[in-house]
Amino acid sequence: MSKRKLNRRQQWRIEKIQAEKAARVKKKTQKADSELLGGELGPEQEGLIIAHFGQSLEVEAINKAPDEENYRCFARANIDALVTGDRVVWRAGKDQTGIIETRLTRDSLLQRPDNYGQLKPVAANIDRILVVVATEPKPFANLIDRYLVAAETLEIKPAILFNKSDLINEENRTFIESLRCTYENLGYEVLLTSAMDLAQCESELTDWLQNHTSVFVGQSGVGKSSLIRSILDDDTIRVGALSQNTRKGTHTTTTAKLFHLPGGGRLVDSPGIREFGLWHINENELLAGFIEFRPYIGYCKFRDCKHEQEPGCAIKAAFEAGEISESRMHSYQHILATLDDVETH
Ligand SMILES: Nc1nc2c(ncn2[C@@H]2O[C@H](COP(=O)(O)OP(=O)(O)OP(=O)(O)O)[C@@H](O)[C@H]2O)c(=O)[nH]1
Ligand SMILES: [Mg+2]
Ligand SMILES: [Zn+2]
Repeated sequence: MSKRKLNRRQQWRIEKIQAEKAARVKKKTQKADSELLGGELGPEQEGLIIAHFGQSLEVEAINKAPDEENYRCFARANIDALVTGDRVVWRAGKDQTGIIETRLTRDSLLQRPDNYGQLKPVAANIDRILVVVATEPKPFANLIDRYLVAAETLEIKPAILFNKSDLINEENRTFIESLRCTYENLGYEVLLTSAMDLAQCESELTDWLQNHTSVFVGQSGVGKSSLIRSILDDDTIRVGALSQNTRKGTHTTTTAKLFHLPGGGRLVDSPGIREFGLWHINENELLAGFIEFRPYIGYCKFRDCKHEQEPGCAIKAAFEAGEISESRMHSYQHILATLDDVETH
């Protein structure tokens, strides 16, 4: 686990870089604005952010004609960070460009920390989180639990996809099965999938995705893009082989992108995470994010119980009685230890 406490100088540098970036964006927006105004801006209309590329955003018109292409838009400087899945009001300019005027209210926002521990939005208005793990790269219960805690904190329904099920063999079967049991026993939706042979899991998977906005998250290389590529039968979606040396993913997807399901519903592909990172939550949220802990919360002898060695700890008692699994207890303690590092931004 890397701990990234920024010293004051680093913090100052980051703030300076961000201020310069904001100034550049503002200048660029004003330029784009005046260029567009040189032509004529169309009427205000609603749109959906499909992807974010540097300073420009891909916007789909809400009532778009079947063959209408998306627009490359800049946001007005007074709008805070926009993200894939955001609903916006925008105006079209010339040559498939446009200006985003306002962001509409969000129902939800999934965020995660970047390499500096700063929170970055991943996707907005999602109502399902698909945590993708695979036989390789090797899954970490701890990472699955972080995503589950994030989903529980946002009150968004998660599912866990065990992808690359075609690669299950005598060596990895026991480990994968035990991981799968842990989450099934907790009542989570668990699906075995293979992007190479979707037919096996297709109906279950599409039932789950239909009419929802689902974000696919997980380590690089687990097959998030491959699954979406197979589901949509769209071979323009980029996928990347694992590194020969490390058998880890190579960070092929670099920006979150939204796709439409033909029968209704939306899928958001997201870039694989580089490391575990820190989720910006407090101790109480962490505790409640472990759903099987909930019945015991508030029953410890000491109000400020850390659930470590304290006498009369209800969580420890539940663990000793076998109501909480070792893997989950370990994850909880592990994540708790990293919360001390969290700085609020
Ligand atoms: N055998 C097998 N290989 C798969 C499966 N799904 C994906 N792969 C392979 O795994 C590699 C990584 O797939 P991607 O879809 O690029 O993974 P990703 O999760 O999108 O990775 P990032 O974009 O880097 O986060 C590719 O070589 C895929 O062909 C699967 O179900 N079975
Ligand atoms: Mg990808
Ligand atoms: Zn306790």
